[in-house]
Amino acid sequence: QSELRKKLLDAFTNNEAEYLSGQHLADIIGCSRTAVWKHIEELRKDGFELEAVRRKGYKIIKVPERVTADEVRLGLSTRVLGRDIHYEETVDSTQKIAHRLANEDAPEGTIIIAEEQLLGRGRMDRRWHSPKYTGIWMSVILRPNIPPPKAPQLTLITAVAVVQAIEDFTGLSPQIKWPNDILINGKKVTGILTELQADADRITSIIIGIGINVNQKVEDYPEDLQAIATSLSIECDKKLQRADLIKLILQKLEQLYFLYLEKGFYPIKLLWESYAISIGKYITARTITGSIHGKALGITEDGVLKVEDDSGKVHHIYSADIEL
Ligand code: BT5
Repeated sequence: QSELRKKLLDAFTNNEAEYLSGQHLADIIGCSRTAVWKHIEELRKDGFELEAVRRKGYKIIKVPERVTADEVRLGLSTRVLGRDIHYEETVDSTQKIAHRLANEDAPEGTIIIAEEQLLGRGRMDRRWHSPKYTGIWMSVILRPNIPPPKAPQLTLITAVAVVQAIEDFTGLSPQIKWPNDILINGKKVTGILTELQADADRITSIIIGIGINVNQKVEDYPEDLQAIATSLSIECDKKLQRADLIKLILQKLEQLYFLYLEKGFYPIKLLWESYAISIGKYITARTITGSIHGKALGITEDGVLKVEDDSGKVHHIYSADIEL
């Protein structure tokens, strides 16, 4: 496979301006024309853009855009976040790698970025669709000195950071749906997954997974996601540079994280509420123990959602899926 790929790319490299016919490629590589066609399709899937002209053949017009660690490092003005960058082409899940690195004493601020996740995960073992070269699939290792019950605050801090970064980067106005969704025009553009490593009463690391749909087109989503998911590119109608957005997110996240360590959650809470979609609205919160319907009042100092049901009783929701 990779040997054939290499031959195919070599053939194009040696024939820069010209079109290469399927038959010619088949001869060079030593396979059938059908096999050539299959490999051309594989190249397309991997982000190459090829022009196909009848009777002439194929020409590569664009090679895939990758986000290299150097690109992220260049001009990154953070002190801690992104100090160590691990960049991978294909992984199961960046969370899995982050957990391993955190166990191996990776410093705070270590980040893991992948071009593609085969088993990207959401909460409660749900899947996160993470196709190649289109999104930002990233995990960040933090080591705050806070008790474990406060860990969900990090999800909210991250949501604010990502919203601010997207706003600055695209001019779009995303909104946050408690606890971990970022929506644009009602569709999900970002999911956040916060996981913990802790001793009995002390957090050893918090691993924040951030998945941002950047350059997907509608048809890149499986059918079940087309109705509920969107990408920045779909919303602002242009292709975006992922490395620049990663930098911006790391900068915003670091600012808010330092603010949080210094001043506590309150300033974050105010910012979070200013971006929240559900506050003041009637919602249904589906928890593992049942559903609660009522008015979302806001969040507590700890980031817990308060919902007032019709009898006037206020429920504290620690973990749920929210329907608007
Ligand atoms: C989340 O879970 O939203 C957290 C997603 C975190 C993904 C990042 S990527 C980097 C890091 N490494 C990982 O393996 N994960 C993290 P949850 O709230 O459970 O939402 C999951 C649901 O969102 C799925 O059940 C789908 O309905 C939907 N979904 C899946 N992929 C999507 C996508 N690309 N865009 C929008 N919605 C998606």
